[in-house]
Amino acid sequence: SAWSQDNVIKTPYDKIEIPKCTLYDYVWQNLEKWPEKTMTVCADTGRGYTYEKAFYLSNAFAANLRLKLKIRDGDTVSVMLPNLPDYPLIAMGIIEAGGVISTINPIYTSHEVQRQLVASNAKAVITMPEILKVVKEALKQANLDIPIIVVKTNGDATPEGTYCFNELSEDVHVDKSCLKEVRRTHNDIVFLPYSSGTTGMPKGVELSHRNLLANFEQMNAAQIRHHEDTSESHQDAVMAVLPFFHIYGASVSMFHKMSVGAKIVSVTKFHPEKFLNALQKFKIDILYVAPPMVLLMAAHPNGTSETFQHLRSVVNGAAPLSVTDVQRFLSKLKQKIDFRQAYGLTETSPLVLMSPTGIEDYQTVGFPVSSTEAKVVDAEFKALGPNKNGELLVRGPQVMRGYKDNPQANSEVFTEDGWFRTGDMVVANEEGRITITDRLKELIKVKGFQVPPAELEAVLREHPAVNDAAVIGVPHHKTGEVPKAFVVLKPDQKVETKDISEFVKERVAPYKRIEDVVFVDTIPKNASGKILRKDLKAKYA
Ligand code: AYL
Repeated sequence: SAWSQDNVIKTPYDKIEIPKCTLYDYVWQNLEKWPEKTMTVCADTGRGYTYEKAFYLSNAFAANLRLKLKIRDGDTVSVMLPNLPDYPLIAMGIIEAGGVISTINPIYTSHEVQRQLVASNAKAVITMPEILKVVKEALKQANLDIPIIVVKTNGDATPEGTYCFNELSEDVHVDKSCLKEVRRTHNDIVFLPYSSGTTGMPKGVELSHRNLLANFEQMNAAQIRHHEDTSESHQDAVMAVLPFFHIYGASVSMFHKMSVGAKIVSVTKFHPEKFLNALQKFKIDILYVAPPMVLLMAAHPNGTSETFQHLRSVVNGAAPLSVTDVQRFLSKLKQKIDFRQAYGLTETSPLVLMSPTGIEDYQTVGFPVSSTEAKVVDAEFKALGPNKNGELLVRGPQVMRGYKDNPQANSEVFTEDGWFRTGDMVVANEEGRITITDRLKELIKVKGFQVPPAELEAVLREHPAVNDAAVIGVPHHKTGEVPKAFVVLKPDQKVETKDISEFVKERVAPYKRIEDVVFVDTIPKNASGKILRKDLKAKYA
């Protein structure tokens, strides 16, 4: 049975071995099998790299990171870029140099960027001329003086006071012997994305080489790819439309896909018609999506059986899926494809649950992946049996070491016996198949992206007329959820709700904006001052 005597749900997937090497060695281990295959190509411009070229460029870049930028083992290097075809080799260069990659959303405001640069203790930041202004403003606000590297996608001059990625990576004369000094082992941190977890502000998620490698082996065991990588006649083409700054894009469509020799078709700026055209043009056979893209494929008139003709496998993750959307999308196709659900979190590298292939029940998110245990618990952490609603706890080699410099958050998110709290409410059936029923944690998800209410509440409280504020998520047919704010004004303030939304708009990325602001007299709170979001939801959502 899938259930043990103490109500732990076991995996039905094959056992895995976790290689004891680094992410760097893992990704390049098969390089000689496919040096001339395309590693990345830009869906818009066709610009890209073969595996061999990417390897050599990232190698020179790594040496220069050490020699010119003085990056040392364990130093954080921030990357604030859209999905450029250069992104994967930039990431590999940072790893080879012994650095830790911390990814930043390229549409963040300086307000958001400076906080992450400071919290992650960044030693350098990589960006592009188009958003250099935001980075410079953030460094100024944070009073930080670290080198900036820019990636140029055209022939423009390198902006003054910055290093040029193209020069650093195309430097054929660089002395690579400095790379022999790098000492990184598979238990060291290599990736530091940001997540708010169950409560509060965004926190640095410390993922080790081992966490990520475990997850790649777990993906392989769950048959997330179908063709043999070594096949001469076929190379899997994956569309990297989900952003590389988020764990989904980084782990699943970037690092894992390089390790299996796939072609990564990168989408720099999302555009519905271009996206649909590119599916056909680049013969995309594996597609990773979040729910709004399933809706788009289902509803857009340009999404036809021709545009989708090459698809063999579509995986959905990041937010609750509408079964109607899936059925509408699938009914457009002539061929039978493998549509699967994946569930996970930034804190779990990300994959923890995956529906098996050939499944037609799109509501469930499936079973624990290899080497992963799950349990459903009540409010006292007592493990519940089948068909009972409770919080999902997981344990496995892909679970983060912890949040950076945050023992308080770590003690909240791990139980005493080392189980990780997902903050999601679930039900598991007798077979151990899990369905998400609700979100216990305060996190809001807009188009699958994290919108931490605590972050918006902090912005609201910065407004001179605001005394107190609370933010919750309310359902939205296109984006899943949108934030809604409750604001208590200071006495005798003459502001309107639109002044408040304007104030927020200037400080946060577009998907975090609050259109819906309500003035209230008080914010419901419990005795210890915690906002009673459930009460607000019951009353207003
Ligand atoms: P974060 N269905 C419903 N909700 C989901 C799902 C899903 N399939 N997947 C993730 N979530 C929600 O850190 C859930 O509330 O990572 C979870 O706690 O941005 C939260 O999103 C975590 O949000 C992959 C590739 C999973 C990607 C992902 C999504 C990672 C999102 C597995 O293989």
